[in-house]
Formats: sequence, structure tokens, C-alpha cells
Amino acid sequence: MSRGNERKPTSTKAIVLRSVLALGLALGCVNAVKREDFKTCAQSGFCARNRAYADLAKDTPQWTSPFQLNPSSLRLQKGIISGDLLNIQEEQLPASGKALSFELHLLDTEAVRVRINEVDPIKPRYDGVQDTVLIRPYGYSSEGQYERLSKDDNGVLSVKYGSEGQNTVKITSAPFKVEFLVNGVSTVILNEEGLLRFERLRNKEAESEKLVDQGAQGEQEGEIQIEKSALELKLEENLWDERFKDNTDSKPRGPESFGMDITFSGISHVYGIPEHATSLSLKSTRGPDAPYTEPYRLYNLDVFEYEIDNPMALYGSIPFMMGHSKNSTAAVFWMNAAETWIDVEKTNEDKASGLLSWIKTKKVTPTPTTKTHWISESGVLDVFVFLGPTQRDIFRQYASLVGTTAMPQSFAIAYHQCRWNYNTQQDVAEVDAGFDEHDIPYDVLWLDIEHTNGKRYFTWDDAKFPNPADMQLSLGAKGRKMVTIIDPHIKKDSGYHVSKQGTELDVYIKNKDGDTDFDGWCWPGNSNWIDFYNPKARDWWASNFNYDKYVGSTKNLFTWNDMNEPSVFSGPEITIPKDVIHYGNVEHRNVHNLYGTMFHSATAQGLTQRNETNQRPFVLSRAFFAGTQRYGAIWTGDNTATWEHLEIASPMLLTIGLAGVPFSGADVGGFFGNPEPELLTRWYQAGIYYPFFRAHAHLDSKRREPWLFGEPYTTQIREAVRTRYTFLPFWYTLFQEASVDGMPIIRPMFTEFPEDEAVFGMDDQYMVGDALLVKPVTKAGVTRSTVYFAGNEKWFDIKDYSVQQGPGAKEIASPANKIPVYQRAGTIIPRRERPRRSSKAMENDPFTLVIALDSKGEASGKIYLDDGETFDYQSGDYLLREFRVSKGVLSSHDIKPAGALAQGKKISEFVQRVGGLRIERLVILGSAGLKTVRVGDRTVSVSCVKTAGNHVCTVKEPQVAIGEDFSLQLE
Ligand code: NBV
Repeated sequence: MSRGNERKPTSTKAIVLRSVLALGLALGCVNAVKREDFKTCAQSGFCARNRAYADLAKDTPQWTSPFQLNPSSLRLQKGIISGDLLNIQEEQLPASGKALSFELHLLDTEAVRVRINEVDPIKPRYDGVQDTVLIRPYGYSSEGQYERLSKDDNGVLSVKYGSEGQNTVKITSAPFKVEFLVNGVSTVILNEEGLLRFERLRNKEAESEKLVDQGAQGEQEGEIQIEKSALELKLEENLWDERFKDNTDSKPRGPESFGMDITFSGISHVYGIPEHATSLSLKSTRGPDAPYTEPYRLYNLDVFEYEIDNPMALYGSIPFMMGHSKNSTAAVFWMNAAETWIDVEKTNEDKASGLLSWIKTKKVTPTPTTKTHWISESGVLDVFVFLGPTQRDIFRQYASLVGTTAMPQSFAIAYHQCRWNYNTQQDVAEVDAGFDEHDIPYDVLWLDIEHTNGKRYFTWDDAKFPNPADMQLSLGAKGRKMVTIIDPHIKKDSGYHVSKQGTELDVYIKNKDGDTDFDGWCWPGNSNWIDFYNPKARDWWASNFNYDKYVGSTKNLFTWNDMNEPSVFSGPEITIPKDVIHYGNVEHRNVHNLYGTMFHSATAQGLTQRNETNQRPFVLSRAFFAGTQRYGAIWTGDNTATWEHLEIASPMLLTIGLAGVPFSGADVGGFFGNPEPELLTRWYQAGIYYPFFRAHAHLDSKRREPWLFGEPYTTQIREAVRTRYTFLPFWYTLFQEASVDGMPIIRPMFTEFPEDEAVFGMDDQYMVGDALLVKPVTKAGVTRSTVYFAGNEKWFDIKDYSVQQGPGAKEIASPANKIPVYQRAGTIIPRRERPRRSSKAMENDPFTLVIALDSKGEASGKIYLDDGETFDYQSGDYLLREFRVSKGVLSSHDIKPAGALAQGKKISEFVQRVGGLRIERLVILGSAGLKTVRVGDRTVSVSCVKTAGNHVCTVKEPQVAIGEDFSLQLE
């Protein structure tokens, strides 16, 4: 499999590159990541040093952290606790430095932030991540909202906080430790294992002096001494310039890493820290039975043909981890955008020696605990701790810091058709017509890099696409849109307007000299990379999307940002060197994982500014970080057309959603290779439940538009895509909830069933919102699937309404034309059931409410409606309603927050009209049979069919509108 069609390499360098890539990669469909292109922890100096420190701790009996808070320095003032953190071992050294600063912020959202920084370093440590990641300055918990409990002579300071005073943070001075308790139960502990280590900035000349904040204390001095010196050697390795393969990282600032352990006490499942192709519940990377030996790595990379079941870094990074047990939920956000590694160790042992055997003999279940070790290359130690108490609280607390998902336009959550490449305008027209011919709805057609003039973004290959504006117009006539790709590498070519202006404006990333423009190799050949940390660069970049600058673009055109890790073919680990320089003299090392997000944000800014119609942008990005959700969608990059890749997509997307980025998808069909028709069909059936639903394929793969495999596949795929369209009102409502509350859209089972231990490790089935249970079929030839029905209520098949009773696992038929999808009793889902060409074509269609009653005869659900395009919803131009069945009455009422409509604003005609659309049908499931529905004096007839103990009752034309208050008596 080749990387692409660099068919006419323009230089010897291109030829060399192409053959190098081809050599290891031309392996047909065989998935073969070039592992040797990417560092292991042992090959990354700072990771190896911090991991060695953990080994030292493990090997040292009675290890304690050498860090101590100076008790007399501890202060609690206006929601901030501060103090001096000393390394007592360092104290004895001649070069004894100053203390580190310790700060703990009690936030008004009940989150807590802990910061450890160097005081007066010889050069400032990078502390700018907060400026781009945090959405606004947060407020502090005010006095009265927290209560100081004690400060003893040893400096143990305890503070109680939280709305009910349920949380306590206990800061122990010697050895330094910060413990978070919920209702008196220890939940999250910082530095419990004593792995805090902080490399101070130093002068290369003063190398002989020991300036690393680390150390060990042992009982048997002599013995430890020998061990220490051996390990100390390891701890001082690769401090300055560091080689990996053909590249040398000059590291002019030397070592500046830090690490610390975080214990999730009483918690055996931890989740998050995307992006890795692995299970939802994270596996151990340390300890005797650990399935992985490498830590999870967070370093945005373009990993060609990535492998699954692997902790290797991928395109995006979010240092957010959640731990969950039956009794508690907690999360941490390690706010650092430099390369980061995380070890995970699950244990059942209690620390105190002998206790485990005592527990065994007394048959007491030992407390499961997860120990994690976080290691970052540079910056400051900055971690937020969220104690919930519920997951919903955690999502809200986290989102209040990093933001929620941007409300997408309606088309963006419909079906997207992509391939590398649709080759000509004619090709586009034919594919577009193919959908109509085969009655398959779709909303967006995508163009990959070949549509440009020689990979010069914002241009068109005029021979292949002579009238791009007309092309977009004819798609627009059917309510459809187009997306073109725009990458962050700019071909070095003074005849190319973007390249020329970029040079004139001086907006490229600089070499390590801070002066000359960095250049490297990518799709267009020799290229520069825009420095999105420069405000001038961002504004200029955004201006390139203006219709007059992006010639051939129209308001029907949106954007795809690829290669933004950034991918640099000639760079170390296929990315940009760490020592290149950004605006403000910031070394790339500090901000690597944020680069893609800065690009994504500047692009979204461009699309927002380009038009007078106040349209919401749509931008898809491959790289991501915490905060990406504010700018658009992401996808999981270059997967492969195998069943295993279909299977891993669910846990990957669930994990990304948990970490705050709900608008995500995986390439349906698999990017590399050629899916057999069964795999493609099963992928569509799963993909309709991805928040971002796009089919995509590699340049070398065979065409696979949904009708190309013939029957029965075309019918099966049509059925799947239409199902997605049926549920669009439900999806749109979930996006609105996510945009307000930070709730994931697709949710792990444990989010909806937090007390059912059977689901804590489950990632082969999941929930869409709180209402739909989805179990993708991920194996060839499978026609029966085991589905776990959680809770004590019923579940209704969304197609034939057959019923299943929870709790428990059942074998369910999953024939070729459907996967198991169930609506949970107690929910109401709005649908639109008329098949159309695009979502736009559905906007005047009536609604169906599918009401699944629970055992008490109750159910509830919501609908959110706005114009689907503009920002007017922000000033309140929308409807938000709740439907509820209680005591035999179905009612609809307005739940839009009071004051949501801005002063002087009116509900637009469009939204009024949509609100007036009728509910054409009610489908009521789980009743004991109904006869009539009364609306005031009017009665409407009901027809019920009884199948397998379930009454499916249909009420046609109850004569009520989706946006009005009503009350229907169900009798
Ligand atoms: O632009 C070409 C591809 C694109 O189709 C894919 O989706 C991206 O993930 N791109 C990567 C570059 C080349 C991949 C081999």
C-alpha cells in the first residue's frame, strides 16, 4: 500500500521518500505499522528517566518521596492554598535550589487545580497552555463554601469543599501528598507512591551539579547507596542533545521534564487519555501481569497503518482520565501539551505489608486500586481533579474549563461521502446522481488533495474542476454541501499566492535559530508550516477563506484539516522537530499536542468570518487536544478495512467522547484496503451510530460507493443510511445537550449504568444518549449476537419493536440486514420517517414520537430544534421541549431556560414554522394495550398489535404540533 500517488515526484528527494515509504509499506492490506519509526519510552530520554525513577522507588524498601511542604509556608487564602515544596535531598546538596511553588485552587465549579512550578528558573518554563485551552478565567470557591478543618504541626492541612461539603482535600507535608476524599473515602491521591520528580532548568556548563529534584530514602544506607548510584546514572541519561534514528533533537534548554503518580483509590477501571487504538477500560502497562509493557503515549503523530491493541501514540492527545467504581467516580485533567507518557497499574494489594494475606484469610475483598504515573517533557505540573459526585457533574466541571462541543449545522451530522479522490467534476456529478438513483440519502461530498493544483491548498486543478462554484451550486440545489481538504503545509513556491503572502507576512514556524523559516517535506514537496501560535498568522489564515480569496468557494463549501499533528515526512517520527520555534520564542516541544487544534481553530474562524449569513462553520480535523470540541469534528485517521478495525472503532470513539470531544467518527469501510461487501455493510450499520458519519477510502482502494456491490448489499446499506436520517432529530437534540453540558453523545454502558459492575469493562456495545443501545456486528458471518440488557427495565428493538427484559445477556438475531439496536424503556425518541435525498429535504417533514414506557408506565424525552445553520440559536432562536408520560398522560412542555431569548430578539419564521410541524404518529411501546387517546374533548383512535407479550400501539394524526404544549390522555 503506498502512501499516495506522488506519481510525478519532482525531485530526487521525493523519489527517495517514495521508495522509503513504499519499502515498508507496500504490503497490500496487511496492517504493518513501522514501529521502528516511533520512539519507545526507553528511546525517549525523559520518559526513560522518569520511569527509571519509578523503578528506583519500587526497588527501594520503605521508599518515601523526598518532597516536603514547608509547614510554615502553607497558606489558605481566597480559595487558594499555597506553599513551598522542598526536596530534602536536594537541600543537602551544594547547588541546593529554591523550593518549588505549590498551589491548590478550589474552583467555584468544585474542581480543584494543583500546580507545581519552579520558582525563578534560569529561563521561564512554558506556562501558556492554559491561555489556549481554558475557555475563561475561572472563579474561586468563596470562603464559606469551603471549610478549613485542621492544620496540625506537621503541616497536614484539610479543607472540606463541595456543594454538600462532601469532599475533603488533605495535604500532607512530609512526605508530600495530596489526598482527595469523598464522604471520607479516599478517591484520588497525588504523589502517594512518591514518584514526584521535577527536573529544574539548568546551564549545560553547570552539568556537574545535581539539580534534579529526585532522590530516595532507604533504611539500609550502604545497600541503597550502591543501587542509587546505578540508577542515578540512568536518571541522568540523555539530558541534552538526543538522537533518534537520523535526527538529533538539540534540546537547547536541556532536561525540563517532570512526573508524578496519581492513584485512583478503590477504583479498578480507568478510561480516557485518547488517542490509542485500544480498549475503553485501560489496560495495565506496569506490574507482573500487565498486557502492555510500554506506557500510553500522548504525542500527536501520523502513524501510517496503525496497529490495534497498542498504547502507541496516534493523531490526537487528551490528557483526561476518568476512574469509575460502583461507589465513586473521579477524573483528572493533566493540562500539558508537551509529549506525555502515562503508566497504568492495577492492583488489588493494600500497601501495608501483610495486610493482603490477612485479607485473604479473613475473606475480605481487597480494595482494587489503579495507580497511574504521568510524565511530561516540559512545562509546569498543572492538574485538575474532579470528584463529581456523578459522571454528569464531572463532564460539566471539565467542560466548564475546556468548553463544550460547538453546535454543528444540521447537515454535519448526516451522511458524508468521501474518497481519496473524486477525480473530476464529472465524477462528482455521477456519484451525486448515483445516490439519487439508488435512493440513498447523503448530505456532503468530499474532495481530497488531488482536487488542487499541485497540492496548493485554496486552489483547484482547473482541468479537472473547471467550474467549482457551479459544482457546489448544483449540490446545493439538492440541499447538499461540499468539503475540500486544506492542510497546514504550504508548498514553497513564490508563484503560489498563499506561499508568497505567508513569506511576506513572516508567519511560518522558524528553525531552531529562531530566524529562518523551517521547511520540510510533505505532499506538495518542499513546504513551510504556518505558525498558528502567531495571532497575525491566524487572522491571515482565516482571511484565506473569504470567497474572494478562495476562488471557486461558495457558502456550500466547508473544510477538512488533515496532516495537522503536524505530519512532516522528513521529520523525526514523521513530525516537526521539537526544537523549532513558534511566535513568542516558544519551543515547539511545549505545544506540540496543541498545534493541530490551533490550526483547526483558525480554520473555523475563517469559515465563520467569510460569510454575512452568520453560518456555523464545519471543519473536520485529524489532530486534536482538549478544547478541540469548540472547533468541530475529528476522525480516527487512517484505519484499515478489517473486522478488527471495525471493532476497535467503538472503544476509540467512546474514549474520545468521554474526554470531551463528542463529535467524532471512524472512516466507514476502513481507509486502507478493500472491504468485502459484508464488512462494508456491517461498517455502515455500525457507522450510522457514530456522531460523525463518513465513508472514506484510500486512493489505491477500489471504488466502493454504496451501490457498487449489488444486492443484497445496496438495500442493506440504503436501509442503514436511512435509519440514520430517521433518527436525525434525536442526534441533533443530543448535540445540543453536549453543547450545553459537555455530555458525551455516544456513551459507554457504565455512564448510563454506573452501578452495574458487569458493564464497567464493556466496549462492544454502547449507548447513544440515554436512550439507544447499539451492538455493532464486528465479525464475519455472524448472525447472532450476545447483547447485554442492563437495568431492570425493558428494551425495544427499534425496527420490529420486539421486547427484551433486563438485566442480563441474551443471544439476539443479528441477520445481515440489521444489528441489534434497542430503545430503552422510559425514553421518548423523536424521529422523522420519510426517506429523502438529504437532511435539508426533510426540514418540513412531520415527526413521529416513539414512546417506550417503563414498568411504571412512564417515559420522557426531549427535542431541540433551531434553523440548523446559523448562530441565531445563541441568542435564543430555538425550541427546546420535553415530552413526558406520567399517570397515563402524554404532555409536551417548553423547557427552554427562562431568559434564553435575548432582549429584542424574536423567534425566526423558520423556527416558528418548524415548531408548527405536526406529529404525525405516536408509537407507544410497553403499555398493557390502549384504546383511545383523548385530546380535550376530541378522541383519536389507537391501533395496537400484540407481539410476543408486547403491545405496539400506533396513534395516527393526533393533531398536535411538535412545538406546542399539549396533553394527551392515553386510555
Ligand atoms: O489526503 C490524503 C489522505 C486522506 O485521505 C486521509 O484521510 C488522511 O488521514 N491523508 C491522510 C494523507 C495520506 C495518507 C496515506
